[in-house]
Amino acid sequence: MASITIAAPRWAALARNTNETSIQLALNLDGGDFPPDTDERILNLVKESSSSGHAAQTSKSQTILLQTGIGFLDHMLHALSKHAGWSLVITCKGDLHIDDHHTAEDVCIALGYAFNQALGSAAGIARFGSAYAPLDEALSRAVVDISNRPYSVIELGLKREKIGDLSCEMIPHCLQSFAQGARITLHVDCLRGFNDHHRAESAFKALAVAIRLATSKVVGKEGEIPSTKGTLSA
Ligand SMILES: [Mn+2]
Repeated sequence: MASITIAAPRWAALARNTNETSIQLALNLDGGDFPPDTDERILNLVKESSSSGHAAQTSKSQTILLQTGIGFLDHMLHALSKHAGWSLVITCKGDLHIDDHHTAEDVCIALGYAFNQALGSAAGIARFGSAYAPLDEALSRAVVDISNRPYSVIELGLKREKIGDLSCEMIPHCLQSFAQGARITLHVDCLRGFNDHHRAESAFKALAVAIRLATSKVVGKEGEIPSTKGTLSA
């Protein structure tokens, strides 16, 4: 008799509340639906938002809605989730009257936590992923190791003070915060480009494709931990 294995969903929902930010988040690494414990308020928000809304998109395979209060951060997380193949909803009410720092950092830490939770064990996945992504004249490279060794080197060479309402100094900080939360090793370099919007967006797109590859399941390696040590949790 043929056996059918139904893969466990790779998803997570969480809330993260501090005196600086209040975040609700749901993630599915394979697109599709959100977990049953997703907060009803964000599910209702997804229902209400039209597919043409700001940093919101619903397709056959993915549901994406970003409302962090920082438009350019929403734009970057939209690119990341779209090209990684995720369904992702994030809402954040942060202390933007101070500046963008806590909101941008905490959203990316929370996304990293959710990614780590959703992935669970690294059994059966590729573990390494790397990708280049261009955006017109800009070109970025991202290299990911789902290592349980949080470390990042981010060189984006941004020159402007801010893009929209996001400080350029926060863009590498966001990627670093994501790597810390996700417990992955991450190297992202923008290799060329004149326009800082292009440079940043190409970096997030390269990260998206690298993550999609690193988290992809390898046929024939189901249940195997991709490490010579035999473990990625110690
Ligand atoms: Mn910080």
